[in-house]
Amino acid sequence: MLLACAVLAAGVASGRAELQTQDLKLWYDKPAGQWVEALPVGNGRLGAMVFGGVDQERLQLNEGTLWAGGPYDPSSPEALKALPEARRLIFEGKYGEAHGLIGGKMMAHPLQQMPYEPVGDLKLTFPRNGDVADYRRELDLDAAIARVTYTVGGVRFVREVFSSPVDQVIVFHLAADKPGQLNFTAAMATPQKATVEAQSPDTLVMGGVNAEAKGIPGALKFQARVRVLTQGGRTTAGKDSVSVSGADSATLLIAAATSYKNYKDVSGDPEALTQAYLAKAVRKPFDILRRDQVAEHQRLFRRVSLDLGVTEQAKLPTDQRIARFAEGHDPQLAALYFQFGRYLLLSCSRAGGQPATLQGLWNESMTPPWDSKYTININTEMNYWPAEPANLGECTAPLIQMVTELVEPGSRTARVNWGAGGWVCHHNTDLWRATAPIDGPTWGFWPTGGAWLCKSLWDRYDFGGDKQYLARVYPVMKGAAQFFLDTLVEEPKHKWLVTCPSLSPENTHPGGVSVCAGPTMDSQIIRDLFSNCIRASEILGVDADLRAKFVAARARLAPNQIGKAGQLQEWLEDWDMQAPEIQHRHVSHLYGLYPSAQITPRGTPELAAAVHKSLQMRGDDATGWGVGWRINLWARLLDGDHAYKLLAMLMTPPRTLPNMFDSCPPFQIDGNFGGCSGIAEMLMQSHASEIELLPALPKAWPLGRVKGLRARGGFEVDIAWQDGKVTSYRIASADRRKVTVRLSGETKVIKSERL
Ligand code: FUC
Repeated sequence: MLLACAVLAAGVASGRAELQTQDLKLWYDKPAGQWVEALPVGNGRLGAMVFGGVDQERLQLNEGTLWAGGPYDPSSPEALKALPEARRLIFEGKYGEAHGLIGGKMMAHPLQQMPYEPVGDLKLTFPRNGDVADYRRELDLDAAIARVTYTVGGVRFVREVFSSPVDQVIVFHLAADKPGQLNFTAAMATPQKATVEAQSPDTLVMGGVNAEAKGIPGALKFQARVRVLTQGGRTTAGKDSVSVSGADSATLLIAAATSYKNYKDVSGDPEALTQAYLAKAVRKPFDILRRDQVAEHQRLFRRVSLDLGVTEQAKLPTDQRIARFAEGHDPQLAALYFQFGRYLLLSCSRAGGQPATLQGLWNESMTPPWDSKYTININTEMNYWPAEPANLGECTAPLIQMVTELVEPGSRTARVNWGAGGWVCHHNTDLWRATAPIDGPTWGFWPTGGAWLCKSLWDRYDFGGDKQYLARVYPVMKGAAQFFLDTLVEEPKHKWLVTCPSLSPENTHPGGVSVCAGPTMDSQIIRDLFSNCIRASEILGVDADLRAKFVAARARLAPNQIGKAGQLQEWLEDWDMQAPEIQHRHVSHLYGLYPSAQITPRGTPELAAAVHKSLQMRGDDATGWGVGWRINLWARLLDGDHAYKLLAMLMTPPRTLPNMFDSCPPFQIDGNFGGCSGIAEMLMQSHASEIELLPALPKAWPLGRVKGLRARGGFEVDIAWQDGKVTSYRIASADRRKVTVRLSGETKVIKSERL
């Protein structure tokens, strides 16, 4: 470590951004044996997992709109009749009976939502003419290219794969360093109902329909179309394959599309779409396709650099570094993990596509864990935590689009299930924007999911300050808030306004079930929603009367309460010590500290101390995302070493897989994003009307440099440090605004530099 620091110190002085750029690679010395070793590429819509086999290459393909089912209405008309009785039972403490009634009468039909599904595989089979030498497989985060290189029989082979956001195709280039040495057969396979045919000697087409699920018939058509372009050699068609022999190099262009136009309209023409994408892409030579893709990726990716030092372990393949991360001494891997999170967000969430699912864009199964959909009681929100601080705010576009689309079905659910105005979404949604409560009362009867998503809408404004954007999303936020004006009820003891029925996500209380009235998290989320609507209506100069209602209702919400053990109460009652799963993975009631800023160590020290106690009671051990959330919480409590301890848990098996994907278990991408935002929170925080530099720097990172983090108010922040102390910093904004900076316990007001 000392040596590494010396190297870094020299580097910081001479500005080594370039060296770090070259270092931003995941690499391996053998092909992927299993899916969680393969490397992801994606353009927000088209994704591939690249396996890198020498004898057979497998590209497992996804398209963001290929889900099961079709447009459907999961409302339950009998739910509303049961609502008064469910509320009465809960307020009388008859939780088991309430649970039974809700389960019997108030859940969605069907009880589950639709899964996200794969397109299938493109497989290339190569003849083998000798032993393999110098094999290397890598994911170049800076170029967004997966690369495989090896030598067989004295010939050096290079494959490159990327998914272009510019040309909307996956580009797969193969080259050999001697002429006429490239031979392979390309074929496709899929678990979907589909057929594959070679339409001509250079074109493979796979077309089919999506699956039925939970009684909802498949309504989508899809097509994947591959064009094989060669330099030299011959291309011939088999029945369902294309073979290339004696080529110098080859470029495969892969297009895929479905008939999905939006959540109500499936009348698209995937054949016309794939033909159009290919017709455009074939006009560009490979190096131009590559240049355009790299330029578009780097425009966003290169905004942020993080240098925590060069470490000895960089010589090891990435899976070996992951296996050893908890031993310490590899801060560079933490920087790589941070940038991998940014890479993943850029690759799975771009304007025009769907939001990041539980697996981002990458899923090989027809029945993935939790359907690889949008679980909005933590997971989807966590996916977007790094978007603003890690300077990729544009990546929130698909999420904002989805939340906007939830208004219509969510208004129906509000009306039919709750007899209320506004809109509601419970703990999950899917491609079809289903909003009713699913799975069962233990998980699904939670009306605050849509309200939490509205925080992401507000954050986009909070970081960027774009009033036109705010005017566009304010009606969405207002509708979510209206639902609570209509459904909050007075609890009998203190006359506070609370949600009922609801639950503290997935946690059972001492009544033996989870359904209850007024869980702390709900009050916190609704407090944020009302506050953000109040501020938005003031900024936009609209809705004075409605604003007064939000102000009045906010004042009557149940407050954060400190329980007998000194903890922040998870529920209205002081139940925490008796709860059957005191170390539950969810830390829902701590939402007030992070991602919200209702609780801060300096602003509300007693409540922050109660959060600290609750975190200790919960313990560190949790699922991947559970650990990811805890990192952000400890960073907000300004305890960098504890945050780092959790980061080490997150970045080590079993929570990190060989390809650096997070594991819940199994693979679930939220932990990657929670870890990424956690690192940003350790280095810079901006939620308390000031920019705090290195608020939670761990001892493990004595020396480093970060550039381009984004702070609320449209600021960009660069920091360099040594021996744990800031040596220089730069804060910039478009209009050189004044800003309060906190550094080593002191604050000062400075004029920011020009962006
Ligand atoms: C919530 C979590 C689970 C899992 C699922 C997708 O239900 O409690 O751990 O992450 O979402």
